[in-house]
Amino acid sequence: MAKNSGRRDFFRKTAALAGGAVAASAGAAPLPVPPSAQEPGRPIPEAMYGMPSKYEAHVARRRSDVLKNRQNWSDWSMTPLQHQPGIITPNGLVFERHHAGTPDIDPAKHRLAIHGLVKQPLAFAMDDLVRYPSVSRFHFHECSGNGLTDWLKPASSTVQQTHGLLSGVLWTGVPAATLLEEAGIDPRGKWVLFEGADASAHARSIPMEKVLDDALIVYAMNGERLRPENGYPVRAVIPGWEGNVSVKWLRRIKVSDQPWHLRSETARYTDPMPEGKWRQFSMVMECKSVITSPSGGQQLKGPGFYEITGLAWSGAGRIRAVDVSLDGGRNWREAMVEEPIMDKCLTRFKVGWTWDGAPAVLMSRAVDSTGYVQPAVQEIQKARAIAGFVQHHNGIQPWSVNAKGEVRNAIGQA
Ligand SMILES: Nc1nc2c(c(=O)[nH]1)N[C@H]1C(S)=C(S)[C@@H](COP(=O)(O)O)O[C@H]1N2
Ligand SMILES: [Mo]
Repeated sequence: MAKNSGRRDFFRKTAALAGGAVAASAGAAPLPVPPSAQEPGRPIPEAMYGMPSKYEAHVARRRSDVLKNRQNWSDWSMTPLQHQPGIITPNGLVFERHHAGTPDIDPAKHRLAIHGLVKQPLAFAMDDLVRYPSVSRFHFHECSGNGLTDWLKPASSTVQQTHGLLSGVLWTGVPAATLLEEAGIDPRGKWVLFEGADASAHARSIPMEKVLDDALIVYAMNGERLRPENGYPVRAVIPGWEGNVSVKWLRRIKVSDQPWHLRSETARYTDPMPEGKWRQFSMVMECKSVITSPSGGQQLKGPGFYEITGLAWSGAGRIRAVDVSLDGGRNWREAMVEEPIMDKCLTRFKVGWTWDGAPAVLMSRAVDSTGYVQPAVQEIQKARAIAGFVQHHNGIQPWSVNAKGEVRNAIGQA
């Protein structure tokens, strides 16, 4: 008896050290033998691709609640960030964005051409590509449309809807520089075109400097070949830049002395400026962060200990620090930033919080290795016109917690 109550005291003290009472029922031991321990489980089939537990079926990509698109070809689905621990997004949950649906491409028939200002035009089959020396790199992957429905007032209720055009992936492929050097770059070559093999004929112009620095020609993600929706059998990955430039279903790389001014560089993916002008080629995704838990739509069980956790990332480098506010930005404290902290990669931050039951407004603000500080929407507004569905939203995201423990999107209200 004395021993047992001693154990309970120990657990109570440990919980207190963590910052308050956590929910765990005392005195439950010994547990009854559960049905799962009374008969053998499922045997291993000859071959099978494993799936998540049936109890996790709510963890799924979802289309936008706000932008409803009946034909569903140019569309997007979002990553359930509120359910993602760590910094890697499982392949079945990596967000999707495509302009003309997912094509069905036979890797045995697919070819990738390199031409334009090169000494020797080349065409690669998939078998050729995988023979080149490969690299694997962790990077965040974000659509510049992430957050465009939620600038000035809440339109979306969950972090999946506000920030889910974001994933963390270990990409494997060949540096674009290796293939371009194989073709031989003409010294006049300053811009590189990447074009997809889908019905949207999606293409983008990337400066040669960036292509030679870290662009990848990717055939695998998170330890397996690309999923069809993410560019199978081969795509470009332009680390730290808006997702749109990472052309999927890649069929053509062309070198030129100037950019092409394509549809996605003029009619779309540009930023309106206050004087009525539009900014082109703003492709770096600037430093950003978001609290993924507690986040919109979640319900706190009552006063006590909670771990506030979220993700931070920057297209300009590494995450240096993340500050968290519990009172709508009046006071800030530094969060713990969890290893590994990698270049142009999702970084996990955490801070312990004992909720006293009073209303609170939770916010995070990231700083990157260049010293750039994630701005509030009001600060972005000073430099750019943000009326309507505007791209490149890296503003601070507030979540309000009311006395009932309900967590809500508080953008524009804090
Ligand atoms: N060929 C092709 N590449 C494409 C697109 C497309 O529609 N077709 N969409 C772009 C956009 S807008 C984004 S955000 C990313 C999304 O990549 P994902 O679907 O793998 O997340 O792919 C980009 N590459
Ligand atoms: Mo995008």
